[in-house]
Amino acid sequence: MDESISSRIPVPRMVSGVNAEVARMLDTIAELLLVIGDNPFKIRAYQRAAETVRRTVQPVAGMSRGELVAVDGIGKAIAEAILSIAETGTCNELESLKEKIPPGLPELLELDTIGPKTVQKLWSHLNITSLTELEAAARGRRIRSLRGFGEKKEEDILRAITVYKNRSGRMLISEAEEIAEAITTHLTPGTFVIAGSLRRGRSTVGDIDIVTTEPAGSVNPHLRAIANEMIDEGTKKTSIFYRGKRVDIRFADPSEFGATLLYLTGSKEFNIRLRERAIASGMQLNEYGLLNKRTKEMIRCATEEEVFTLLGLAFIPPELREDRGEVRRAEAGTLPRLLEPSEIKGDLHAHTKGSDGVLTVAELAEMGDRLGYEYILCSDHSASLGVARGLSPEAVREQAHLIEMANRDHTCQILAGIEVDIMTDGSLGLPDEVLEGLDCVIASVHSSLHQDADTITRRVIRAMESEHVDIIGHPTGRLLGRREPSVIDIPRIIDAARETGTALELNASPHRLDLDDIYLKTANESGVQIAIGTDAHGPEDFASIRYGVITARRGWCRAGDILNTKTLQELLDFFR
Ligand code: DGT
Ligand code: CA
Ligand code: CA
Ligand code: ZN
Repeated sequence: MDESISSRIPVPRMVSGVNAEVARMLDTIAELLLVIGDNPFKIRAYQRAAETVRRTVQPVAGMSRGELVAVDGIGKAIAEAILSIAETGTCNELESLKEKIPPGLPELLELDTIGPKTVQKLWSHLNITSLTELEAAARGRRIRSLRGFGEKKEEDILRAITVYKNRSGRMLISEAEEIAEAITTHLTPGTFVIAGSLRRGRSTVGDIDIVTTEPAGSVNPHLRAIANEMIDEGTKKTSIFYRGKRVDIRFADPSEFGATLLYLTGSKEFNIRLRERAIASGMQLNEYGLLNKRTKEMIRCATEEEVFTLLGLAFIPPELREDRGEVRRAEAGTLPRLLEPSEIKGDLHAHTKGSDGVLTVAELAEMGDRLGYEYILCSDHSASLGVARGLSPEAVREQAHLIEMANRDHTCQILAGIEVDIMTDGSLGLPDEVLEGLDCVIASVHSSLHQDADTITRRVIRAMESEHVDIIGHPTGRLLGRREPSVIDIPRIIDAARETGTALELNASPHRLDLDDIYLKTANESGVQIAIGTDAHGPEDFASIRYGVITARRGWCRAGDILNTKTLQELLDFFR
């Protein structure tokens, strides 16, 4: 998990991707012109120019006035606008539109199912100028009165608002990565590190924090160009809303980069503990470095390592910075050696066409070869479940045959498994004779998640007591942002797992990340083995293994705590 900045000296920006930025701005201008009901020809000209810029290979920001006008689809006025955008990050047309349009109105364009024409009508006929007003109007059934709108449109609007608001809550780690990626394409490679909860690998992320050594003056125009809204623009720090999410960008001098990164990575509780530790050794820690309180000497720190060394601590990986005893352990030099991505030898939860996945068994093996895996556990649903298509006892036998054939042609071996339902009474969804013949059985709760704590806990413990069950899948059943975890008593489950030799799953889907870091720490301290599975239903899901690794690291897991670090033979021995 290495992400230290490779170069501390800002190099000239590469202008790739900037055409997309300019195009987006021209599109915005076209949309806002539509909102005020401007001349259709002018609107069309901006739309065409946006299309042209998007398809142009050469960066338009580097072109002269003459070169721009020579491009088919770019007229004189728009050439001026592009020159201005390239230079200042905005243009007269956009600025004057911003003056004419209420500040809360452009946000409505972010809603699904709402285009500029709708926004224009809502504004002119109902005097709606913000999201709050739109919601009130829809709830007050005032929108259906508009010509051409009706009840259905009103419902669509309410639904779109709900979706948009959920989007504005905490992000999934996968969403946060996407946004961070989109923002950092506008920064020079090697000059920035993502900080905050995303760097610590939290399962959900409130806002995105980035530290860069690039000067504010060269970054801010780019941010202005892509932001939905500038919250705050400065030379030390700029904050924007981007696709409805907040992004904080901190500018740091290279000589102080390490101290600033440390501060902005947090957590807040960890920072407080570290400051205490500094004070105890006669120093004061801040965002720039360490101040020796006696000599009044300020030691700027370019790297995080320098700060830790000066404080007499071993380097603490970001995932551990939660004030859960890591500072004490760093002082004693007894931090755990955390699981590394390269130590993962396979994926322990995948679905195929046999249930609700899209790959065939052979394609699963193909995937495993491509990923350099030793094994993938094929774990389709059992048929007992009414919800998803699942395997009947006969289908399990047929699949065993497919697996045998795939294994002959591939290096990666497919383990014959199943994700069997734990029924409401703790019995299993398939008969023992079927489970007996499999390499590995995952047992999961997929129904009646609302049982009381004692009932659901005993239900899962009963499943663990079956000699065929090897792994308990997604133990709490949570769906991040959508479904609360069940009230299952995880400490009791951990005890039972130890007693029965059952592994607990760390489901690596960014929607689940279940068990979470807190429980993982307790589990591995009790000597319970953890199985990381992506629960892949399609080819793109296998990449989620990295969320599993980072969550395991947050749970203080070492390679030895994780089943996926075992060789194929060791794994089969464990399941037996
Ligand atoms: P989030 O965004 O809610 O997922 O969580 P964080 O940890 O990214 O929190 P955020 O974005 O509010 O702040 C980023 C980092 O800045 C945080 O991890 C530590 C530091 N920080 C923020 N506020 C404070 C504070 O009041 N005191 C200290 N010591 N550090 C703070
Ligand atoms: Ca944050
Ligand atoms: Ca922040
Ligand atoms: Zn499942």
